[in-house]
Amino acid sequence: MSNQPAAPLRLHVPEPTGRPGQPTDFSYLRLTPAGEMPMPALDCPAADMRQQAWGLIRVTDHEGNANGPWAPDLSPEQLQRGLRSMMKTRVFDARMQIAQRQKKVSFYMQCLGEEAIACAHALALQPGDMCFPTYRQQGLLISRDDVPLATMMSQLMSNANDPLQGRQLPVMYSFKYAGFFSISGNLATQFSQAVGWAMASAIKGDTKVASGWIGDGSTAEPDFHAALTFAHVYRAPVVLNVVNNQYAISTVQAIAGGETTTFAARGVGAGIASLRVDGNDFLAAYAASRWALARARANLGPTLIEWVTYRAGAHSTSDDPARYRPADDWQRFPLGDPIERLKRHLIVRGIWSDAQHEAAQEELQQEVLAAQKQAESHGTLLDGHMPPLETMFEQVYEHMPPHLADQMAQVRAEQEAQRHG
Ligand SMILES: Cc1ncc(C[n+]2csc(CCOP(=O)(O)OP(=O)(O)O)c2C)c(N)n1
Ligand SMILES: [Mg+2]
Repeated sequence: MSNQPAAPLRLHVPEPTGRPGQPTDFSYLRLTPAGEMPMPALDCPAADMRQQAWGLIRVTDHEGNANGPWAPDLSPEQLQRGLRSMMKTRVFDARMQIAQRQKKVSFYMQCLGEEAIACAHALALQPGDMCFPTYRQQGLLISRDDVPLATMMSQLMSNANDPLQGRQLPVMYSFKYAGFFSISGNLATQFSQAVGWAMASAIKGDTKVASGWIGDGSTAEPDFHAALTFAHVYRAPVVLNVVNNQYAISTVQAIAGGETTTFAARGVGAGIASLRVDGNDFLAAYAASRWALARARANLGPTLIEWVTYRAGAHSTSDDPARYRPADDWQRFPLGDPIERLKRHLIVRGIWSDAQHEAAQEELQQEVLAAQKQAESHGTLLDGHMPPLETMFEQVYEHMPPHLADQMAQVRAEQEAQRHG
């Protein structure tokens, strides 16, 4: 042992590989060519899934061809429907972003660039399954036929047609009948709730499975790790989706722990089957969702899926990404735009054309606009429209407790005094 003084210790603080004006070096993404990743058997032990957790499951290549064992067997109708769902989600987001700038909505969050994940997952779910989503899975709702766009918009406007009567922040939808659990603003709780719901389904001897959602940044929360332990120990019938869109507001995914390992690898470490998937590849997203949901349904336990994607827009309408990342980042992101990629695939297969795409775009714009008119007929934030005061107190408990009744009476009296004074 030398008596030389040791070099001072220091911590490592991950740095972004791009800055405004300095292009991002995306070589940190661990990419695998389309078609190369094997598909494990449905009952594959988690310990044998290192390859799937460290590499990347991809199907669609740059030319638009589908490759390898994960290429799903979807009909032309299903593929066209998937493309339309993604396009509709993007049109919806763009309109609601404008509505926020017009002060009709107080707040909005887009999923620009991430549409394939929720839209493909929606196609793989079965009636009765329950999703525990975050604010960036509107594609799960927009893909369905039974959730009117005007109702979603009414929630954003907190107007008289809002099923939640203004009790939730805009974007925090809740559609029990559509398998869409009320969105919780407390991130990562989605995972513990999804695992709990899945365990309850198994305890009841039911056949329905759960699907929980969080972002890369949220995996740093304790709930993520607690949920993984419960899911593993009890083999809960759940799919645990981690959407790695490279950012948590202005913080790069490296800060949440993605610099020298993957988020999917966390699953393998916890004994959970894990897949790392190209989230901008609709075909891969559908195939991986189907695999994981089938595994849960066959009582083979949970799957963690890391979806590698890019948050192309701002975090929310309160954010300005030009302050912390290069303006052309999305254009340079190696996994491209999910809509363009599926469009190319359909054109290569001869089941879509540029003309059909343009016509669909126009049709969807009209559909979204008509829904917005309908929603606005019930009032917007701009009208000063608000649900009646009583809705703040009602339907919180089955029977209103005395302290809430007192508060309601007090607020009413204050309003009355203001009116007369
Ligand atoms: C428990 C908790 N901590 C902090 C926040 C504030 N917050 C809202 S969104 C966000 C970033 C989340 O990033 P990520 O999980 O990567 O999801 P993304 O927004 O990228 O989809 C934070 C920190 C919160 N809502 N809940
Ligand atoms: Mg994120």
